[in-house]
Amino acid sequence: MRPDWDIFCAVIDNYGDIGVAWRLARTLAREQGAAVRLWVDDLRAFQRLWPTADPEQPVQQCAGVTVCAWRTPWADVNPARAVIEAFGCALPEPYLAAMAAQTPAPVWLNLEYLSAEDWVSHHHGLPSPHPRLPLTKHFFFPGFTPETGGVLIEADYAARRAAFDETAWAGEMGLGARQQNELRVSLFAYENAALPALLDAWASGDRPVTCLVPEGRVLPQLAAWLGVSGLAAGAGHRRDALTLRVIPFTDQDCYDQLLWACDLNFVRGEDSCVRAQWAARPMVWQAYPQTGGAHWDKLEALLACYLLAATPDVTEAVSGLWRCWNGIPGASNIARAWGGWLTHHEAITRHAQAWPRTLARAGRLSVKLAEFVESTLKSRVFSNP
Ligand code: TRH
Repeated sequence: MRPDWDIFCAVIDNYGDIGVAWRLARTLAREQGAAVRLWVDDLRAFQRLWPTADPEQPVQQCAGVTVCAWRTPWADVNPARAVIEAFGCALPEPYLAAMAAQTPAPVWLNLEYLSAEDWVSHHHGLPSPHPRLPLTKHFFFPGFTPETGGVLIEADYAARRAAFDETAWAGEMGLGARQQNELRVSLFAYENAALPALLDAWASGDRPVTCLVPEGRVLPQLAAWLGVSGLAAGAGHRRDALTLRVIPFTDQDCYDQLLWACDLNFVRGEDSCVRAQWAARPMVWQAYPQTGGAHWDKLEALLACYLLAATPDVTEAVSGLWRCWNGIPGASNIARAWGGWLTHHEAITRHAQAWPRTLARAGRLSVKLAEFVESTLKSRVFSNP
């Protein structure tokens, strides 16, 4: 049978590419009843997000999606009706030739990285004809306005959140009851020059801070700050007002629970940034570092978008902390930025609670993709009866 969707994902580093591709694949399969094949070149990275996956299996069923190992040389398959090349990962040549041999040809989309920059809405949907084959690729840009491809979110998200029992979750995590004034913080981050000073500020502050750190790239820096030789899931350390707990890297649904349970979430890259926004809790975003500081433009664009309706106090406190965390030249020192953030914590929380209503106006990426595919196929049938 010809699948509805083929999604191709090459894992560059980290979990963003596979995180987005996997979330999209299972949303299309579950909500639209679509037959989805997900081609992944690194099944070990996929296994971190879906622990029951077997990285040795060439083909396996996971949450209603057919997950296939993307291997070279390519074994011929019948292309799907819609083909997504995630983040310009370049489709195998024999697969492109098979696409070109179909009538009508599949709808071919390059799913781009998410950005709040203005140019995104002008580039969303633009066509790019293949230089040799009778195929046209369209650029599909996720984004924060209705003119873009929107953002990923599942139809049952609100119901899952409403059913979440924070007390039971805290018990399972071994956290127990909250102390008076305690701040719970999750920390998902790249290596960060500002981290030691932020940890110092938390440790020497008046409020107890419990920082939950999923296993990952930031652990060596944390271990150095603590003066211990290494850290792994299960480790717990206390320094004055700061309690640090290293927790396992979980699947995506469990990661949502962590975001819901914390008063402040440090997130990075793309997918965790969007999840923290839907979680409606205060957040600090670390943009994926790019050479020449190109990520600072992305940071400023998201700040402008996220804070458009915020009060001046909230704007100053949030942008001050985000800029320090991202090492923007000229940003103030992080201890001062943290103090400013804490002063306006309640107003920042109200802002974060209101934000998902604005975010929802951008539309749902999975729905917009499906609509684009259907309208493109329809127009091809009419022009080629
Ligand atoms: O891992 P990342 O840094 O990914 C990055 C970015 O996407 C970046 O834009 C891209 O260029 C680069 O990869 C190649 O951050 P991101 O995007 O938040 O992806 C992390 C995924 O991991 C996301 O789907 C959430 C998920 N996750 C879990 O499922 N469990 C966990 O415990 C944690 C901490 C994350």
